[in-house]
Amino acid sequence: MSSKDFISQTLTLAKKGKGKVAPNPMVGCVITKKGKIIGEGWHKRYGKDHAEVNAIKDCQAKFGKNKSKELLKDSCFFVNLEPCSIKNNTPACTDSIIGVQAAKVVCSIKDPNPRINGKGINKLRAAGIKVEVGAASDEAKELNKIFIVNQKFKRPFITIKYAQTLDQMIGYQAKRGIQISNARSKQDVQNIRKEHSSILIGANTLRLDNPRLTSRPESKIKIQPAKIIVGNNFGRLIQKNIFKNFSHIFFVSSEKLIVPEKYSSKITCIQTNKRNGLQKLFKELMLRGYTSILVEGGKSIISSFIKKGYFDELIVYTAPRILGSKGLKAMDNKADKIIDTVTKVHSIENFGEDIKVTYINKKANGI
Ligand code: AOF
Ligand code: ZN
Repeated sequence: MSSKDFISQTLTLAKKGKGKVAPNPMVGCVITKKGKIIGEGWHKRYGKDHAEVNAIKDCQAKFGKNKSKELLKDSCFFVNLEPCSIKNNTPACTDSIIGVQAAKVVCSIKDPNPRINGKGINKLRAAGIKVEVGAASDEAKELNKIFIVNQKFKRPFITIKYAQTLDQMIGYQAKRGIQISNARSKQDVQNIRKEHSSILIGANTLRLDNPRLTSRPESKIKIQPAKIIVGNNFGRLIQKNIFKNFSHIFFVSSEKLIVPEKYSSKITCIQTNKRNGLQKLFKELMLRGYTSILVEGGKSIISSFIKKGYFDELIVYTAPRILGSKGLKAMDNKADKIIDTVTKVHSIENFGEDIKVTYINKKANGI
């Protein structure tokens, strides 16, 4: 096995922590000696041992106390993230690596956590350990894209998603509820919902469409994503389907809302003026461990997120239909122009006759 294989094995191990480690990153570690693996580990659960420590423990369990000590001396650690240099819930990994007298560390990317961000690498180098950074960095960034945005921008990772016709319409101006994308695209949307810890819509959609806003199949989803409704004029709340199955609901509004009493512990009302609404929401979500938002709003919500630079990915499903002059565009002209200059295409997929394009925002903003 080569260095490339070892670093790709760290990514495979890291993925075992998916869904269990947030808001921490997914991290895997492989320790080698003379080209052979002597220990493997990954971060298994939030608050528990880090990948490097688990890999050292794995080596000790496999080879016993004395032999592992000998093997770990002058070994090489492969990790998909810079080893941490801080004591938080767990001790600093740099101390553990220095402690076993490793010779070299190969890591994919710097830790974006401002408390670490290069300090781990410096600490290792100062202790005489050789450090290489950058192996499989694209894959490592993609794997921990939510963690990176959380740390860098102090806000949740934001994906905007909508379905449009060939003439860029998301529906009719006067009529609600028309179906644009096909069943396969809709199934894909369910997969995207599962990847996000919250879903956001506008008050108009709540009032007029009364959606459930759940991840499906509901019987198989243990924790539903939080539901976020932004705007004014929500209609009669008590009759809304969003209360039928939910873990938490956030209302962001300048109105004072009266929420059904029996749900009050699972509902957060963020009263805002127009300027600070989203920032207050982002802070509240991060505090409660909701690290990502899927924006499923209509024209005004989509446009405002784009104009503020509050999105990291944009997913557009295009179906081969034309709605013409009675149609409603996905965004206003200003947002349309911004999209063209700030995004780059990440991937293109086909779902029957529909096309899904995923864009990345090169100029995303923090709060
Ligand atoms: C590593 N290896 O496996 C992980 C790292 O609260 P703690 O002690 O778990 O520390 C969390 C921070 O440590 C987190 O924000 C990130 O910067 C880093 N995560 N680092 O060396 C790991 N999970
Ligand atoms: Zn660590």
